[in-house]
Amino acid sequence: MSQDPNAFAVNFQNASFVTSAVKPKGYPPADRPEIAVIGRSNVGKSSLMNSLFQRTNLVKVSKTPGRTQLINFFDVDNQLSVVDLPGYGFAKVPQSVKRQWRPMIESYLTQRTTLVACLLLFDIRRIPSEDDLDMWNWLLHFDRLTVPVATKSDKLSKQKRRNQIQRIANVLDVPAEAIVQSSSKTHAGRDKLRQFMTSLLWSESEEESLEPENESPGE
Ligand SMILES: Nc1nc2c(ncn2[C@@H]2O[C@H](COP(=O)(O)OP(=O)(O)OP(=O)(O)O)[C@@H](O)[C@H]2O)c(=O)[nH]1
Ligand SMILES: [Mg+2]
Repeated sequence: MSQDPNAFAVNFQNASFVTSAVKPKGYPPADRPEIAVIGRSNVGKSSLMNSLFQRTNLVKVSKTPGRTQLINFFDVDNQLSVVDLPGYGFAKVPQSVKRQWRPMIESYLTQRTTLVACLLLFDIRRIPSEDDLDMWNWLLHFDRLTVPVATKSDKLSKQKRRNQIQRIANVLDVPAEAIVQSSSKTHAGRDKLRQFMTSLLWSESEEESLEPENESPGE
């Protein structure tokens, strides 16, 4: 089916904070495709979003891991929703926060009907942790379309980057090319991720245009 790709142009700079939530009743209306940014604490989720939106501090970045403790929803150009999820795997987060974390993330990832894709972030300098692998397998198990992203690529030389990407790919059991290298400092990977996110609008629209035929096959 041929579609005009320009019909799906998204201005990523036109991004704004919508709301924070813990439980489904606090989520904003499920009226547009949503992409969740997931990963361990300090991996660079909030920074990646600022890079995508070309904003310095729309999404709060912190040197203290575990700073993002709610599900934060952002609107992009009235077309997409991007969600900053609290990071996992940081030992110093208070017990009360940890207890709240699991049900908060699980209900979001299992119940959010408009969630069309996840970006799962890995620090390019580390081998994925057990928590990372649990999350990866869990997303696959629930059939969530997930793109692995290796963050902080500016911290390594080109050769080391290549080696690390291969090691991460081996652990995830995906081809190295499936991993997007990104840096919120150099903005590496930004165009690729924007293209991917925009393409989701395209497939959504194809689904919508197919719906009437599917619903009434006899006509
Ligand atoms: N050099 C470099 N530093 C980065 C990059 N991305 C993030 N950082 C730094 O890593 C730290 C954590 O970044 P955040 O974006 O707050 O990480 P987060 O995943 O949102 O962390 P939580 O909200 O605690 O889960 C900050 O000091 C950032 O400046 C990157 O691409 N390159
Ligand atoms: Mg954050």
